[in-house]
Amino acid sequence: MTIAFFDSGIGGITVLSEAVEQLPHENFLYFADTLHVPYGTKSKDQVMEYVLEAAARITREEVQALVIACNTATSIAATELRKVYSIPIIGMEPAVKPAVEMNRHSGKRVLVFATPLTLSQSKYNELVARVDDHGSVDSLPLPELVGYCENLNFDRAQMVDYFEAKLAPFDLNAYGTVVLGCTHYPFYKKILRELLPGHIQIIDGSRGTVSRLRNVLCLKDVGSGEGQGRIQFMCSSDDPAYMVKMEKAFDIFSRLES
Ligand code: DGN
Repeated sequence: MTIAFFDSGIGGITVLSEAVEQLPHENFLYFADTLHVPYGTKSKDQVMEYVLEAAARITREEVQALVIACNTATSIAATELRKVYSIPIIGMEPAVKPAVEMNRHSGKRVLVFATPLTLSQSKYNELVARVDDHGSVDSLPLPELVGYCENLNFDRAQMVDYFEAKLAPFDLNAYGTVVLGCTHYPFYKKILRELLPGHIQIIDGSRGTVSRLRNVLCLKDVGSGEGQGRIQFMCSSDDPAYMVKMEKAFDIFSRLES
């Protein structure tokens, strides 16, 4: 079986990495839409068109499921993709629900980081309205972070300055959980861990998405699967340098997580 993962760029590698950990024997195809990255600052109609184009290209390969490893693309196009394709389509969702649950009794607030497009969509606002019954969720768009990540910019000093400026308006003691609602952001989890007060938990949607994938494909046990554990990288611009970048990003993220 081959499971496809898709993002505008290297962000979805953070989800792929979780999938490889849970399903080391499956084969994976990772596709980055390098012709159109980033999605988070584009219009809804543009992103819909890009995602449909990318999915058409991906499904020319023999894939048995498609994970939209991008919160932005999921909020715009997951419903449409499910109408067009009969293979399972698994999307991302900012982990707002578990975050609200975690803080239910502490009185602490939840801060969601995501792209401007994700945060402006009705899908996100309906999610918050559904799970946050006491108005405890705030959000912070971090549009520049996708660009830093795409340039493999992990310069500590620069990132510390960036996050400090973004977080300056917030009283961090009031927060119990930060949700990383964009798949590029976990590349900066370590730096955020150093910057945020120790009581704040940082969560993302990768584990939940991979659990859903396993359920949908009836791969109940961690470690199950029948492939050879291959990962193939592809991108819409067919740029050999970007293929190398994706492999490098996968290594960087695996080291960060270990
Ligand atoms: N990684 C994408 C997400 O999870 O929303 C955002 C990437 C982008 O194109 N801005």
